[in-house]
Amino acid sequence: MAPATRIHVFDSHTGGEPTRVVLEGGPDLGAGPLGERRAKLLSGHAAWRRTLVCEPRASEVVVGALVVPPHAPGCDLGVIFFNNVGVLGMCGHGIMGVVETLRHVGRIRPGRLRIDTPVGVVEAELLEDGSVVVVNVPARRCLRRVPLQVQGLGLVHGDVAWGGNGFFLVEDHGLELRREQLPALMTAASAILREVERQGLSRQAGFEVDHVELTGPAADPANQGRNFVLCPGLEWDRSPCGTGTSAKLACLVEEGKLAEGQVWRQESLIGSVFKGWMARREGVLLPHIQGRAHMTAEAALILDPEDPFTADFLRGA
Ligand code: PYC
Repeated sequence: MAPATRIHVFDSHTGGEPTRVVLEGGPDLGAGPLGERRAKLLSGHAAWRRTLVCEPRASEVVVGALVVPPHAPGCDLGVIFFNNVGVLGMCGHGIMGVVETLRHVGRIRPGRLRIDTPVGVVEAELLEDGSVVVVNVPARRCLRRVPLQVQGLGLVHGDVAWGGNGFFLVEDHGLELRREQLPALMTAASAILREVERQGLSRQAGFEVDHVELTGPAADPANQGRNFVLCPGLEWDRSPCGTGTSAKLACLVEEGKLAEGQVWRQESLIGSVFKGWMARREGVLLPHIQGRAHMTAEAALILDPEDPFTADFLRGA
């Protein structure tokens, strides 16, 4: 009998959104720029990705984080994020999960890390209270108030913005951002995503617009806004979404509704909060997102060669 393969994983959640970190033993992606290695992870390792983040060893909402040696100068590590259907550019809640994992295994103490990602270098600072401030790649709004006729919703308008992933942000969706409304929110956001694709907004933006962010008023008066984010694999983000909050900050700044350094507290559908603000680094305005991850498990995934549903993985599809 051939021996089973084992993959060691570290699980955490950030404001309810899970991250599964692989520190060692991922596929060999070579040593090039992270964008090239992400393309290899996308094209050559679909079964490995699904094995890590889908049933029966996880659930489709899990975001995977493969830690790799960095390519960009001056970085401490590199990370490539992936989900149930593909790969991500950046992931704010995921960076917090990676930092908490590194703290958990004793590799880091409070302080700053420079992290190479497929969309650029980000910084993460682990604070003494266990929270993490992510200094993201530059965020920007590309298209403003794009009208879309959406099945079941009618006419809505959305901004196309980049926050490390591409977002279509809609405020006039007419829905309440409450947990009890989840089925209606899923239906609406999925219909918007289909229309975004049909209208070719990714082509116009110059990046993949594959996340929909429904925005609205906060439930808690201590916060400034609430969101519901639908990810490309049709899973919703339990956290306020770090890259989505970055995209929102860029829109607010462009509208003149948020000043540099002013804090925006963003709630998720489950009420978890990220603190966000825009501040300059070497003259460049960058989104800063603060939140906290908590470890949930440390485990070895077992890939039995006689398991008919592990066979794909063992062939390295
Ligand atoms: O926190 O940036 C984020 C994120 C992206 C997808 C899920 N979470």
